[in-house]
Amino acid sequence: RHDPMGNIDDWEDNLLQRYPDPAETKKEKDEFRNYVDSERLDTVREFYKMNHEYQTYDFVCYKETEFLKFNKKEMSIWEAVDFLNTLVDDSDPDIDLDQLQHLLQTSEAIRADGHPDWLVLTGFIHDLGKVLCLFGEPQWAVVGDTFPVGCAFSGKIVYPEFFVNNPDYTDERYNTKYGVYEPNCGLDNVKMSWGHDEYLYQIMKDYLPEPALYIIRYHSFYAQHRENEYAHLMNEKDIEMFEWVKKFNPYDLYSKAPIPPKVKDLMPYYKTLAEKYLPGKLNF
Ligand code: INS
Repeated sequence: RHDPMGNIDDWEDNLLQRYPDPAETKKEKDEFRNYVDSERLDTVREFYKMNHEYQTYDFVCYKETEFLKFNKKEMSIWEAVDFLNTLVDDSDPDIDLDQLQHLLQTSEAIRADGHPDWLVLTGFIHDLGKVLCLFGEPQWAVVGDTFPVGCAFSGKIVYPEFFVNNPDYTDERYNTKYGVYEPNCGLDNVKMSWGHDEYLYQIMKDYLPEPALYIIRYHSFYAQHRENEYAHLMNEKDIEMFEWVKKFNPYDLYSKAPIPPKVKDLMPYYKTLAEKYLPGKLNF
């Protein structure tokens, strides 16, 4: 099958070359997502302790009813981006730059590789759902890696030991391999831990092509796109679409380098791009 996005290993190498750090801080691929001894470890661990304890099946249902009415605020994506810039993500061991710079680095890396404009836009907006924090949500209900709720938690999710404090861990309805789901029922029928991915997906549903929607909805689902721990819940379409999620990941991850993009020069391009796909204000 024709692969529109080229070889994944080449991408990763290109990205690391494109954002070279000053020699003494050069970051190798395996230094990203360091949950063992990064400088931000205490914050990150504390984040996941709460996230894994409180993200239950019932909690996700509750947040869906609260936020999927989209009656909180009307905003252009620029207002959302502005807010995002006040946020420091507690779950992320790799942050060197602010959120706008991270979005631009992701999208600029995609643009530099000549990919279609909707994919560039996807890179630019993929974390905008973090505006949930603007509505007073705690970080454990907004950021971090996501995972299915309503069935057993995989041991390959970061800090799996914290799940013992989650009430679903000992609840027989939710703690078996399939839990409340049928084999290969499709991820659309699976509830993910609540946060910025699902929220932004629901906002963008009518505006962007399907691969973009998969990327937005599952970019934090490392237990699947990296570890392949939940294939038993996926259908054929999910498996096909996850190729896009996987290919997006290096742009998201390895562009988190400390060299800031020239925000001012880039804005006109992004304004035009956003106008093409995302008209006026959006309902958050
Ligand atoms: C990060 C961050 C990202 C999310 C990642 C997570 O800490 O919150 O937005 O996509 O999965 O590891």
